[in-house]
Amino acid sequence: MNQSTGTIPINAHIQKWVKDVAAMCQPDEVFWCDGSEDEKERLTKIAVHGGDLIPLNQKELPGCYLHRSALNDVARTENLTFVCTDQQEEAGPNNNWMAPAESYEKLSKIYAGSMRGRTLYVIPFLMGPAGSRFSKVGVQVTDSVYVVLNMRLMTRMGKIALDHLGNSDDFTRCLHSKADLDIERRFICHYPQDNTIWSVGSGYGGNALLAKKCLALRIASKLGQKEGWLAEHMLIVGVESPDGEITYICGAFPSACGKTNMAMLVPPPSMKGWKIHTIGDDISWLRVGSDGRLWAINPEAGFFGVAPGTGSNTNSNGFKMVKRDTIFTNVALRDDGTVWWEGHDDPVPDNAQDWRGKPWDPEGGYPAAHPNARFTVSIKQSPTYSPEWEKPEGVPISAMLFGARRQKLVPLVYQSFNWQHGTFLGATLASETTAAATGAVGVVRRDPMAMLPFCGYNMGDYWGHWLSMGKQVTNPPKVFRVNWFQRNERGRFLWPGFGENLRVLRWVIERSKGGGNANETPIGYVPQATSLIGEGLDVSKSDVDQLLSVDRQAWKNNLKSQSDFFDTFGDHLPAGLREEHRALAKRLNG
Ligand code: OXD
Ligand code: MN
Repeated sequence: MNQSTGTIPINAHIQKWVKDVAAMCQPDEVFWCDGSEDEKERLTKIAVHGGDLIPLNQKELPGCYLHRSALNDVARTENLTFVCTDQQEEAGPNNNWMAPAESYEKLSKIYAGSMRGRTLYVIPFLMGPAGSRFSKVGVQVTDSVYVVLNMRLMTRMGKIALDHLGNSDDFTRCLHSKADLDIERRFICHYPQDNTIWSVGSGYGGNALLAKKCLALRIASKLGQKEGWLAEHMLIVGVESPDGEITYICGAFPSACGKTNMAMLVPPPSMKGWKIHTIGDDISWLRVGSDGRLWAINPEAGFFGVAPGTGSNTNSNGFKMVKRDTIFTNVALRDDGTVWWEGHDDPVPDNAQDWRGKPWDPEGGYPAAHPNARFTVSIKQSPTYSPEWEKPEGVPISAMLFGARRQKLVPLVYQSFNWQHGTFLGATLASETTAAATGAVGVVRRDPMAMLPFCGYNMGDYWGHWLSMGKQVTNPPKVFRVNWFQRNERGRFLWPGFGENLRVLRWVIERSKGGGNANETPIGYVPQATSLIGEGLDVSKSDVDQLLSVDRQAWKNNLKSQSDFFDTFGDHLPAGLREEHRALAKRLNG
């Protein structure tokens, strides 16, 4: 029998499941987490002692630690991520698929005895506010103390989750083992029909913090289809105008495209009286309210943000937020025990260790921090934290943004004609890839709703679900497409981005209230330049014109790639999207 530490929950379903998992993985000890402060201290000591965390300069960065991952384990591995349903068609062309029996058998062999000499931690966690109809419970088992400490920041962990669950069996079973971190034996498998996730061979956030992408998006998207709600890769932000009115906006952007920055945007000095309220930076769960509007919660409790590029001039709130009680992963370490990354306020350090722990050569032509280096921090540390995050009913959403990274073609912002057209804008989203996933960076790929790596079922059916949600929401949010990343011929960004994006949000808010100037174009409503230009904006009129221009021929050339992509979904493509594609072609050719 394994030795046990901590308080064993009375929920018999959890006890039984943990017993079965322990019999397979063979840990030396089972540690039941309660989420308390004492426990945090104890686990931190264990992590430091075992080399999982390096204490940082506690005077400069109190409560902060550095984690260095294995060299081959620095990003999500989409090619090793599977949705395991009875029929491949249920998973769709957007997912890798394995038959459940085959994958359970394959992974069982890797898990067998994988925790010998290790502790198995049991982490009950709650996604969403306690007592909310939105919220879901998960229980993660892991052999990584780094994962436990991250889950503690990213979720409401311990007693609160057990209290919410009571004696119910309705929780996601999340099994994780680092095993031997061998990429050949790495799998992240989802079993929506069993409400189960099995992940093995990786300690990286998106692969190992199973509450995040695995539960809150892949499993939750399927639950949402069944139960009539949406799980989306969207930030949630409240924008307060000078008259004190707060408008809530959701925004879907692919990984590492600035969601964290936007969620805590700093208004430019020229926009006095505007304020930002942060509800979430990565995931939204949305349900229809009794008022016919869509209401959203952020199921998470922390940020797992990209460190490089975070500095006072890009995200001063984010930069301030990570000065205490933060876990850094794969950033550089300076010899005074503080951290550094590309885009940090401080100058390039002479003496630093790079993310691998090797002396860094600033002239060596390689970065000190890994491009996907991260910080993990509680949402409450954001200077713009909004207590509305705790509201069981969520916040009402007036506008939704679909954004991506495109050097050309896509204007700074445009508005859809209606919900169905908005769904089409989301479904045709394409973006240049980033370092958040392994594979080539900077290649344009279709990433519908920024959910390509995260939709836990056939994306054609998911679009159908979006359209059916549109029928239930009598007062739907207005839907917009945005692109902060257009460049000119010489490769210079045309739009300053960051705080200046608030000018775009101001127009979005005006439009969502039925006002604001716009020109109707074949792709949607585009703002007039006067809506953006004004005091303090350092962008020439000709650049603004280019940012807002619609290149009809280029859009015509794009039609075929859209329909080729749609064709890959066969009969699962909802008629409404085919209709929108035809209507776009007609408007472009008209
Ligand atoms: C993330 C991601 O970590 O999208 O949020 O990769
Ligand atoms: Mn994300």
